[in-house]
Amino acid sequence: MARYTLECVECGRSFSDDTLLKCPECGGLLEVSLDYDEIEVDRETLERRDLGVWTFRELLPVSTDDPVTMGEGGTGLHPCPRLAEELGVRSLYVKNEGENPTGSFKDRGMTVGVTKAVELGAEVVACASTGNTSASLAAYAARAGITCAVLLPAGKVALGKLAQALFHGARVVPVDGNFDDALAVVRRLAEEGLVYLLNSVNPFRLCGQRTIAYEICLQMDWSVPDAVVVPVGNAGNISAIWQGFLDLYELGLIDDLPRMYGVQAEGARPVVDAIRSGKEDIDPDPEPETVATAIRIGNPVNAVKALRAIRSSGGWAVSVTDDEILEAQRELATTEGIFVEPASAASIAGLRKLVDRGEIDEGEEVVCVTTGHGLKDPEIVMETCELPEPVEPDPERIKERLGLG
Ligand code: AN7
Repeated sequence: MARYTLECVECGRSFSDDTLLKCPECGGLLEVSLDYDEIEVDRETLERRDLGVWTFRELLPVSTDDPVTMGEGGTGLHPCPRLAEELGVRSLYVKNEGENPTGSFKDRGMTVGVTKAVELGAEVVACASTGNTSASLAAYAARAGITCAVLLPAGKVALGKLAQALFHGARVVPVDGNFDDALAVVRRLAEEGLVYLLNSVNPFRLCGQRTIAYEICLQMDWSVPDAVVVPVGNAGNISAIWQGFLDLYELGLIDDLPRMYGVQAEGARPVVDAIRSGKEDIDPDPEPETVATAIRIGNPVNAVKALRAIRSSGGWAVSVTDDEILEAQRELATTEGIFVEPASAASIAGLRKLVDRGEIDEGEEVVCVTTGHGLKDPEIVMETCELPEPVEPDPERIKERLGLG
C-alpha cells in the first residue's frame, strides 16, 4: 500500500496522523503527498486490471484489502466528434462521471474516504452538500453499516439527490442557509469530535478523485490531452484531478501535463474572479445563485489549491450563464446521447467560451469532465421540455403526430 504523508498546503509541514483534517500548526488544508520512491506501478500492470478507482490501489492511502466499494470509476471516455465540430475543436472527449454507482464523481472519493473512516473506527460520517456528496456518502455509509448525517441547503437540492440521501437512510437536515453556511456547521461538529467529516477538506476522499486523471491517461494509452475542462464548485475536484496528473508525471507514467480549465456559473464565480484579477485567494460571494445547484457555492474551501492548479498548468477559468449551461446540457444530450446535470454541462458551455476566446486552439485535444447524471435533476429538464398532449392509440393519428407517412 502507498506510503504517504499529510502535507499542509499553506505552511508545507508534513504529518503522519491520519485523524487530522487540518494543519495542527497553521490550520491550513491537508493534502496527501505520495512518496513516489516507495510506489511500484507500471503501465502494463495497471492495464491488465479492470478499470476503476481500485485499479490504482498502490496510489490510494488506505491499508485494507477490503475497501467499501461498489465498483466506482471505470467511466467512459467518450469521443464526441459531432459536438467537437460544433464547438470548433479537433478532438473532444467527455469523461462521463454520471456512470458512477450513485451517478456522480463523488463515489470515487467516497469509496476511499469511507474506507478510511472505517479504518479509523468512525461511527458517524457527515457532510454538508449541494446534493451529490450527500447522495454518495449516504450510499457508502449504508454499505459500510455506519451512521450518516447530511446538512443540505433547504429548497436548493435537486430532487434525485435528495431522494437518494433520504432513501439510503441518512439523517438529513435541511438548513436555512446556503451550502457554505451548512459546511461551516458540519466542520464545527467534526472539530467537536462528533462526526467524521467527508467534505472535500478530507484529504483521503480527494485521493479517490485523482483517479479521474489516472483513468483518462490510461484510456488515452498514456498520452495526455492538451486541455481538461472541469466544473468548479467547492474546487476540490479540479485540484484533485490536477494532482492526479502530477502523480503520474512524477511516477514516469506520462510525459506531459494538460492545462486545467475551471468553469463556474455566472452567479457563483469567486474562482473565476480571482483568476481574472490575479489574486492569491478568492473573495467569497455571500449569495451565490445558479440553476446549476450543484455548484451554487460562494466560498469554495479548496479555492487556493484550484487557483494554483489552474495557474501552474497554464490554464484559465471562465463563467457561463444559466442559459448557456442549459443550452449546452441539451446540446450534449441531443448531439452525443449523453445526459448530464446542469453543473456538468457547465464544462461544455465553458469549452465553447474558451474556444471562442482563443484560450483553447481549434487543433487541440480536449477532455470535458461531466460530473453528474442528468437524471439527478429531472425538474429542471421538465421546465424546459413541453410534455405533449396524449392521443388515442390510433395509427393514423399517431403517424400524424410523429410527422411520418
Ligand atoms: C455535479 O455535492 O459540492 O468543485 O456538496 O455535484 O469539487 O466541489 C457538489 C459539487 C461539480 C463541483 N459537478 O465539484 C456537493 C458538491 C457536480 C457536483 C461539482 C459538484 P467541486
